[in-house]
Amino acid sequence: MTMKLSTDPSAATLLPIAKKEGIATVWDRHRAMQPQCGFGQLGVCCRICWKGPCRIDPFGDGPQRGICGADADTIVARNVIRMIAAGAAGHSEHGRHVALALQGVAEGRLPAYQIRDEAKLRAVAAKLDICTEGEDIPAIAAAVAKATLEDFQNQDHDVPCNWIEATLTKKRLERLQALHVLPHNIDAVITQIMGRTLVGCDADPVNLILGGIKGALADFNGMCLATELSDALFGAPAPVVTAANLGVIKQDAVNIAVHGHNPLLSEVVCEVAGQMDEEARKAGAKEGINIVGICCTGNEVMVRHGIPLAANYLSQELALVTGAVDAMVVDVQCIMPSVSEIGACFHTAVITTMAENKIPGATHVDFKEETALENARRIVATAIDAYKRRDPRRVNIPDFKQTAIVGFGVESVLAALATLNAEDPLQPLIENIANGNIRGIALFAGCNSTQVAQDSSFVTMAKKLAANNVLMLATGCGAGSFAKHGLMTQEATLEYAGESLKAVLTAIGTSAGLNGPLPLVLHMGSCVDNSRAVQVAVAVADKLGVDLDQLPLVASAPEAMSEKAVAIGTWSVALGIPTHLGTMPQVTGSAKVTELLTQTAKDLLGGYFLVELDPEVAADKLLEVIEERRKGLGI
Ligand code: NFS
Ligand code: SF4
Repeated sequence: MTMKLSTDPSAATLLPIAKKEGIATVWDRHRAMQPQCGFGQLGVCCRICWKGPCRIDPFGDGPQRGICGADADTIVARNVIRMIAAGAAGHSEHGRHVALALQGVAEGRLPAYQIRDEAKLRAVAAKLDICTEGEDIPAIAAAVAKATLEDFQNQDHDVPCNWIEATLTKKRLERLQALHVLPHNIDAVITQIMGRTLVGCDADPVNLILGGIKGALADFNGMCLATELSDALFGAPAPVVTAANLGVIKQDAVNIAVHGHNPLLSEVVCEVAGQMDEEARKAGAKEGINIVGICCTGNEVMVRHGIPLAANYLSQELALVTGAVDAMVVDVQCIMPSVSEIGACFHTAVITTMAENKIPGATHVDFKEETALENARRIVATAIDAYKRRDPRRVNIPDFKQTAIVGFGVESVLAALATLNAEDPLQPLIENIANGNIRGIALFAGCNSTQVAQDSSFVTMAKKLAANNVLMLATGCGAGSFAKHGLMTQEATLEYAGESLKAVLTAIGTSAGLNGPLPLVLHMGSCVDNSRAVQVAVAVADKLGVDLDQLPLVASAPEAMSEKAVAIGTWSVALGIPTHLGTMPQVTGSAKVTELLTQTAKDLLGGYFLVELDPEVAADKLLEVIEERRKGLGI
């Protein structure tokens, strides 16, 4: 097979080294897995009871029903909504964790944490309709935590979750209410999906998919609260210049890679590393401790503190192959189980930290918010120890890194716009969309997948949309791709943006004090921070008096793979956003489910899935969608 595996230049340097060392990577395992199971690809394989597994013959010759009588539509719908439930569970657990930490801070129980952004906490309280007059910060934090935790506890089906209610346009809420898909309780909705998909339960594909949409909206709710409460605890992002790709790993430093998703751990590791720098120098590391990020934990600390990003999902193993990562500290999600084995080929300490996420062969440090400082000290000390065992002859740090200007949360975007119009910061954005200088907005999100040459679809699509004057936002591993490929720079704006987009980005960037344009793609943070993009869109829609499905706004996950991406994509559709997928969703074994998601959804919700594996064609299709939306608005 000659397919290109990755367009990341670091991969070209390190894959031959991995091969020489006999280290298998994700791409080797992908090749070994070929050909992949066609039934699974179509979504028609069912394993939800022990009479099975059953599979439906897509050619119509073999069985058309499972042993219990379920047909392809039922099986496909059940499978995909279980994926949504899993994605929603991941994000919502993350959110619950942060909410409980906020509660702990309010009660003075967690010395490792503070409310670093009081203004954000107040803004969140106001958004949730919590009266803060005369209240001190701990009291406000307690009230916000309580209102948030209600979203996991409310038993009244007719009362929607607090966060979703505070976040969407009125019209959108009404539309979702009419379809009975507004979640009332995140945990309950996830449980309902598991319950209704048991053997011998819901068999109606439409009903199942509506249940899945409700689950996806519970996912959205969980993401909103995770982002906003993390900002209150750790600070809302502000523009910062940093760097991305494996070249951010330093030869003469103790390198600690923070990997996973939840900022509760990585924030404390960053803080403690600063205090233990001297110990690292004493151990011989001339440059002290160097923290680098991987995946969404990397994005969290990147947009808040300018910590450089070493890798997105597919190159996490290559970070270890550099031989210079002394510790990889992981929490939850998107951590390949292979990292412990590869770490063991080197001197690298792979450290797991969460009770529900252990990897055989890794060292486990039981991280608790109550003992966070102590836990982090142990982690950093383990890294320094490992550094002493590093073999300098096996160090290969690729000389690739790109500058990245990151940190564009809602607050920092509005602040930049406010330098043009302090009274009405959204006005310059709306004006430029209306006059066509900006044709539309695209949100790039989601993962890397071995089904696509790493980063290639992101980069190809972004260059084309930029040339056509589309403003681009990015999160997750998509943002990682752009950062690594130099598209989060001012130079990229000058090189790739169409004339009118370039002029707008330059006007905003210059007046915001960046001495030049905004970067070509705005890094909004981790995957849970997709909620930031929705907030901007809701603000624009509210100001125009329209709903989200009327805006020239599209989303794209060109390299999606995780169940979390399935959940995000589905809520994006439910919010009215045309959503592109560049990998094949495992639903095509049911014509009915495919039609529901790609066509019927448009009538019901305004948003729909658009599947296109060719990134050039996908960009063209999104441009068409944007123009269609503009026409609808009469602009
Ligand atoms: Ni999102 Fe982030 Fe990356 Fe995909 Fe995984 S790290 S939460 S799921 S792979 S973008
Ligand atoms: Fe087969 Fe039905 Fe059991 Fe699924 S639930 S494995 S289709 S018998």
